[in-house]
Amino acid sequence: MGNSDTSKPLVGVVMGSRSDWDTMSHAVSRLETLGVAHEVQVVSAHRTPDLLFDYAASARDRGLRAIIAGAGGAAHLPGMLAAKTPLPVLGVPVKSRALNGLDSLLSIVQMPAGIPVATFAIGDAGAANAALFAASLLAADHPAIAQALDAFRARQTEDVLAQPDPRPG
Ligand code: RP5
Repeated sequence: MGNSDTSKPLVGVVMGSRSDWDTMSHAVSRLETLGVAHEVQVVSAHRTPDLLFDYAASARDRGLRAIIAGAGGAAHLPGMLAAKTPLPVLGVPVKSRALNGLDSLLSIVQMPAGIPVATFAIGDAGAANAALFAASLLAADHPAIAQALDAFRARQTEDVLAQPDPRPG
């Protein structure tokens, strides 16, 4: 399991395939920027179903507080994780080649009542926002994360205000 931080991971970032990494790296880089301890792993609902069950069933006891799950196509991963863990599951629809991620979005967002999955935008923006949302969930109990999140938002605002004229040159 790939830990990118020496402290105990609070957020698990999982994805259905190595091919999802380009998208999910946007979640991981935001977590890194905000100093959120996390782990990263490929867990496939279709190819490694037993691993999926073990990962979800042990997640809370291992100290995770949220799981960001990215998948494309018939994207069962976030919903199946949510079925096996009480932790918040943040679903990221990966942009599929055949249907541009609309299939992924609908697969993740249309959970029947009873097992929620928070669903984000298709692709890179969704992955980035899932990480920011996970940081928001953790902020109340982790002052350093709250501070990093505030600083990130302030920087983002300053960036816009510093250059309000959109014309090049
Ligand atoms: C899903 O199938 C994965 O999340 C990925 O987005 C998609 C395609 O996977 P590969 O065939 O590229 O491994 O399970």
